[in-house]
This record gives sequence, C-alpha cells and structure tokens, in this order.
Amino acid sequence: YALSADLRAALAAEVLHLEYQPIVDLRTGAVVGMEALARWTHPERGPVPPGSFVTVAEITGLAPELDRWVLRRAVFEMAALREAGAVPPDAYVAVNLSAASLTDAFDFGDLLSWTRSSGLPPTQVVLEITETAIMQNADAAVALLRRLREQGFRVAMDDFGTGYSSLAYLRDLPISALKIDRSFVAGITERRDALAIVASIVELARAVGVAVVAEGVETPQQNALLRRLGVVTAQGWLWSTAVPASALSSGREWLN
Ligand code: G
Ligand code: G
Ligand code: MN
Ligand code: NA
Repeated sequence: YALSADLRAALAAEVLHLEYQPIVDLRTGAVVGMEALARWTHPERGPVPPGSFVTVAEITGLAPELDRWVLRRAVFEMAALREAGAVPPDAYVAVNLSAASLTDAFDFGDLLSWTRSSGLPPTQVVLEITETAIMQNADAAVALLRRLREQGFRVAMDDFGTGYSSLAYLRDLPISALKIDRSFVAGITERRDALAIVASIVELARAVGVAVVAEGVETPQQNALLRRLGVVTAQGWLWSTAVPASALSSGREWLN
C-alpha cells in the first residue's frame, strides 16, 4: 500500500481538505447541520475516491489518525463558518468515525480542547458511527461514546438498517439520531418494502426518542413522501452535494 505512506504524509502536510453537505429541516429549508467529508487530491494520481483512501486507512491502521485530523479540521472550520454567519449559530458539524477510532486507544481528550479553543459547543459536534463499527469492539465503543456524551458531544447511527443491527444498541448507547441509509430512501417511491422499512425506522426512532435524518434524498417525490412519513431532517443532492467551506462563506439558499 504505497497509498498508505502517501496518506500519512498528506495528513502531516495538511494536504487533505473537507467538503460539507448541508443537513436541512424539510419544513423550512433551514440548515440544521453539515456533514464533513474528507477529500484527497494526490499529487500524481489526482482525486482519490474517499471510499478508497478510507479503506486503505482502515486496513493499514491509519484510520484513527485520519479521523483525528478530520475532527480537528471540522471543528475549527465549522467555528469559523458560524462566526462568519455562513451557517446558523446552532448548526452542528457531523464527522464520520471508523471502527478503530472507537477503541480506548483513541485519544478524544483533544476534541474537548479543540471545541474550547474554537468556541464551537460540544453539543454541536455529532460523531457518526455505523452499527458495524460498534460491533467490532462493542464494550469499548459503548464506554467511549458514553464518556463523550457526558461531555456534551452527540452520536448519530450512520447507514442505519444496513449493518448487523442490534436493537440493544438503541438502549445501551447514548444515540441522538438515526441516519436512514440512502439505499432505503432511493426505493421509497417505487418499492413497498423500502417504504415499509423507512416507515418503521421512523416509528422506532419516535418510540425511543431519537431524531431521524434521511440520507441521499435526490427527488422532490422522495422529499414529499418522507415528509408525509414524519421525517423532519434530511440531506442529499436535492439540496446540495458536499461543497468546500469556501463555497459556503458567501451564504447560499438551500430551500428547493
Ligand atoms: O462522499 P463520500 O464519497 O464522501 O464518502 C464515501 C464514504 O467515505 C462514506 O461512507 C463516508 O462515510 C466515508 N468518509 C468520508 N469522510 C470520512 C472520514 O473523514 N472518516 C471516515 N472514517 N470515513 C469517511
Ligand atoms: O456513509 P455516509 O452516509 O457517511 O456517506 C455519505 C456519502 O453519501 C458520500 O459519499 C456522499 O457524497 C454521498 N451522498 C450524499 N448525498 C447523496 C445523494 O443524494 N445521492 C447519492 N447517491 N449519494 C449521496
Ligand atoms: Mn455519514
Ligand atoms: Na450514511
């Protein structure tokens, strides 16, 4: 994995950057949060798809370092966007974490110091984790996420419904939102089973008192159907792809 050595160097040299995809309130179009997504343009290979370099990072043990870099960058950039009035003052930033970042070995002590020095409240930092990532070391993950939650950070379950789900996680973990995987959203206007799955995730979330975010919304028809099912927040190309922070500072109209 030559790519792994290059990624390590790129992290040290701050060569990666982040793009942000807005998460909107379907009723008003207001931005409630931003998902930060890592981007890497390799000097010789050009843009490397995130799926590739995240996988390389996971295989070669670099994932905690990548996630740590993304967290720090996301916290300071979000604080600056907020300061500039480019996002609402209460909007959150959501960061994806790999399984290896959920063990005790990962030092989250700095996260608190970054939020303190940036001025971004910990309640406006959402850690996105998948069911599969939790499963890889469930005890350590539950302990870590509880500690983070005590400091105010929030946790969202990403790609919900696609991994090995254990409903016990909904009981044992301090989760504030379920993100409905875009494969379900993609099917809701055509497939009864996808519609039924989304409807039951919404019911489940309501019953256990957590929020729901629909992912991958691309059409007005999906949007309308999600609203009828009671979904309040969503993200997807219907509103915006992920864009660099510089494209946000000018202020944008998100409501379709
Ligand atoms: O737009 P997109 O192609 O960015 O993302 C592809 C995949 O890479 C998604 O599953 C996303 O969660 C993941 N990903 C993007 N950025 C990061 C990151 O900073 N850390 C981790 N662990 N995963 C990321
Ligand atoms: O796994 P996670 O949900 O973190 O991945 C986010 C991924 O979803 C990114 O690759 C992002 O580019 C992609 N994405 C965001 N909005 C849409 C959308 O509306 N349609 C599709 N097909 N992909 C999307
Ligand atoms: Mn995500
Ligand atoms: Na997802």
